[in-house]
Amino acid sequence: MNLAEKIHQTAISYGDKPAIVFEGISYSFTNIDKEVGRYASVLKQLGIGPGIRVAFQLDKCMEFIFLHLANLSIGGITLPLNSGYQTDEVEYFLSDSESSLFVTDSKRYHTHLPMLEKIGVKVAVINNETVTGAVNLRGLLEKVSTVTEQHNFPTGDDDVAVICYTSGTTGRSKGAMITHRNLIANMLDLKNIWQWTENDILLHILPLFHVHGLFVALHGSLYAGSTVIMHERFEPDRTWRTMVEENCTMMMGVPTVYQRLMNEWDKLPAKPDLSSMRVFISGSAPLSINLFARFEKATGFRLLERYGMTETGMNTSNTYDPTGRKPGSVGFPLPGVSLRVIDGEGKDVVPGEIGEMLLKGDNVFKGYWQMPEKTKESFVDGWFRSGDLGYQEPDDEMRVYLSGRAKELIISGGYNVYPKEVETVLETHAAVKECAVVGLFDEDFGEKVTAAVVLQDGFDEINPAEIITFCRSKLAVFKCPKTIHFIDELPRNAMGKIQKNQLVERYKR
Ligand code: MCA
Ligand code: AMP
Repeated sequence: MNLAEKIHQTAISYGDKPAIVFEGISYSFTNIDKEVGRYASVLKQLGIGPGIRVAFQLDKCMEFIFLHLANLSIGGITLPLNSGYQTDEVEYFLSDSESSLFVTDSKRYHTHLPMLEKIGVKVAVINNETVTGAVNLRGLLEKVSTVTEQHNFPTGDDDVAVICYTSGTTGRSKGAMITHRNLIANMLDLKNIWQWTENDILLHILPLFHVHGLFVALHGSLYAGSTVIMHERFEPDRTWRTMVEENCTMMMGVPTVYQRLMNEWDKLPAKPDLSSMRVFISGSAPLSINLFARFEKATGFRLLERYGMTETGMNTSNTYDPTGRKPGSVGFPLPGVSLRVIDGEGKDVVPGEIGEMLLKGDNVFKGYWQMPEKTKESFVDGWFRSGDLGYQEPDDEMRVYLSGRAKELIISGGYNVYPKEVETVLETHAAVKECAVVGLFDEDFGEKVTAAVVLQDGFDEINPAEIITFCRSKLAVFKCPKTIHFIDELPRNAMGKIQKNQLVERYKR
């Protein structure tokens, strides 16, 4: 089975029903299905077929959705890239994945041009502009307006559908190979446990280039035959208004989104009538007990928290029954997911004790793209090592709690930041002798990227803002330090290892 085939089948059942209303423009299931056929035809003309990687770096738009589903329908592999990635980051993803086609807009094309010429990838731009050196996608689409690609879905269940890059604690980013089986299994599980139906109207405010916005929210809705009300970007006031005006029933967000919705709530002169809503889902980062309580007190809704990873899709979820949602807990393994907790020696812990969580099921990815060693290290006896620490409560049906991370990772507003990647960039600045990057508590983003920097001799006058600007030219903004502290020397233990916990203690408010 192919994910796009599942969605094609839903399109046949729901025909003229609105599937996506993007910034006020409505696309029925049939419209989308036809567009997917046209885009598939164009992609085929451009040489795309089974196993070929196509990378997209686009703002949130309908073209992203058409391209992605079209690509899957002909067996291609989608590489969704964060719209904020800078040229150096994009270069690595395109080269490492050996992508045959890079689809972007003309502005990004010009920004990345020297790099794109260097690596020699074929580029297509989506806005209707003639750009030297790039294919005009819209021009090609116009020529296939009547003849559409017949869907043939040339894939097996275990063929790769999407490669999502996840940064590494050491070294290079790894491309997680996610198969059609992974996507479909997880989608079916979520449909069942969240009682998702064609009567739902989902408010979609997340980016499309990550698991949360693309797989969970978009694939899930299209498959259930529901309607998606899609906003190009998240704006708290508009989110509350749209929820009421469009009679939305579901919404998904990261904790930062709910935090901002609450801040907005306090300012609203008249509170919105949320009687059409049935569930607000939170994930991608820890939801604090305070925010859970604040949201319930204000709206009457108990946020439904679930836990996932790029490599596994969704693993656990709180119950659909609101009384079974416990603040601080990520709920129970999904029906198709098995979970174990192991100690440092690889033995299962006594229930209730903290250890590393291992995962197994049809949701678990196939491995890291062209990194057999890393893939091997990530599995023990067929179980995937999540790198997350947690425990199961024996007195509450083995309910799962996350309690920390074995991996060094900062989650800022739902985006993952690996300190090592930021440190590597910082160290290329002439003024930086050495540095350490940590995450500090932040009410808005959950964690805030913060750097401690030891300066090279002779750079005492440098302004931290200059170093931040330098980082922004090399890294997506969300990875860049929000604050830089200059320090005479980094705290180290007897082995010479940097004591990051001491830095956190020192700089926390
Ligand atoms: C924006 N900025 C950020 C972030 N977002 N800085 C740090 N962390 C961030 N997450 C920067 C902006 O570039 C801007 O920089 C400044 O902060 C203020 O931006 P603002 O306008 O307030 O932000 P925004 O554009 O409104 O975005 C906030 C957001 C967004 C809506 C919370 O970050 C977001 O959509 N996050 C969701 C990410 C997501 O979908 N994660 C799922 C990953 P300047 O100084 O230049 O103005 S999937 C996953 O994790 C797993 C599988 C799972 O379980 O789901
Ligand atoms: P990513 O690599 O973007 O897929 O991020 C996955 C990581 O996000 C997980 O390994 C967890 O550390 C974290 N995460 C996802 N959902 C939650 C949650 N509900 N609570 C705490 N952490 C979460």
